[in-house]
Amino acid sequence: MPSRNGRDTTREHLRVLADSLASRGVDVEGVVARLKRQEVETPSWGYGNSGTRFRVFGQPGVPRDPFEKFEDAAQVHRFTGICPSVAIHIPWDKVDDFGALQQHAERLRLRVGAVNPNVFQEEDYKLGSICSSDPRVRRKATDRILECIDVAKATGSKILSLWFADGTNYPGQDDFRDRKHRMEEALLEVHRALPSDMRMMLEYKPFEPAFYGTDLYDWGISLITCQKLGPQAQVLVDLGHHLQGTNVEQIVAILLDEGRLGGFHFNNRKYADDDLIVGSINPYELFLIFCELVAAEQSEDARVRATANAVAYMLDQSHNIEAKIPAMIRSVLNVHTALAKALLVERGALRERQLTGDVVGANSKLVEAYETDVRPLLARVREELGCPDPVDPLGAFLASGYLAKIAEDRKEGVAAGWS
Ligand code: PSV
Ligand code: MN
Repeated sequence: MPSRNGRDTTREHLRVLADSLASRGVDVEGVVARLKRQEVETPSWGYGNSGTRFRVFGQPGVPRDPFEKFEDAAQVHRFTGICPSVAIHIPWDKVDDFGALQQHAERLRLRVGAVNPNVFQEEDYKLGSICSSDPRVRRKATDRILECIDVAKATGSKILSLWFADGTNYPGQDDFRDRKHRMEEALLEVHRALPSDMRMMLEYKPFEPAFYGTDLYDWGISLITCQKLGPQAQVLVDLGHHLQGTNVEQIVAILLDEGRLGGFHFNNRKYADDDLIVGSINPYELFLIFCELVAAEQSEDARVRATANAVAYMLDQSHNIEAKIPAMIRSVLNVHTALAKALLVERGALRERQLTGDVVGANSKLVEAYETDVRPLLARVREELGCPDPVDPLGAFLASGYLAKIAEDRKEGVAAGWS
């Protein structure tokens, strides 16, 4: 528990902040309610060992199976209050009885989130999966994806999340248009197999592991593919999957406007797909992305509002040298902070300044919100969500003894992960 004084000081700060926000016309209770509604899904693979292509550095206490991954995820939910679901990856998280995994999740007050098929880690996929020139390989990859729809049905998941390592490494290696047609054919079969209450999300990435031409290389090709597939297909934006300088918030705005923004894989990058803690390198970009989302939630266009309200917020980070659960907690706190700041933008004043060509004035409205210290607001939110220490969730987790306990309890056996 935080000291009484710590909480009292935060309450005092909150009173001052609430007064100042109210004087700016901000609906403080509405902001708190929105922050309480936010959910951030954590990825099962973020709890296992991972690394670069040079080395996987193992950590003590790493889960040995999907059940233990959910136990770690439950800690993140307990201390942050907003992470009730966990994405799974098949076959990494394959279990004999998915019903048992779902029940385990429920006992931990969690649920199974997006199901991610792995069609990139077998010898057969050397030249691609659903874009391979070999029909046998395409069939195998498509069947793996269809199997994931069954996993989703068995676990109550409503999202199939797709990322393909398909592409070519050299000019002339394969035909671009043939590969595009193979992708469309396979994904149409997948789309047809979706239950009506399930969505499929299509991720893009310009580089790695195909260094010449990736089949789904940017948001444009993901978008036109989704438009061809049907209404249950949407684009997934992974923040690590852009070239230097890309204006990600603009992509977000356009996909929202087209009704095709399905969700996010949050992480942060400096150079490539670095999988760093979200908000650790460029928190301002994260804030600007949330500004677009909040604007869409408040849009006059009902379709844009519906799209924004259904966005799936997921983390996709593999922690290589940082402690996994603390890194996840820090990431979630950073997401919540970015949203809180975005909710404080004075939209009316911003609009007015945009329409009168007041460039600096409009920009100032964003800067003022970004510079607001939202910690007291988030502490109130976490208090209302019942978190053990609303003021310092990460400190409280570190003091809880959980890391020492799993290091001891999980000494035997093989840690989950890449090696
Ligand atoms: C590989 O780049 C990747 O990080 C993609 O972003 C996927 O979403 C993730 O792995 C899980 O397959
Ligand atoms: Mn991703």
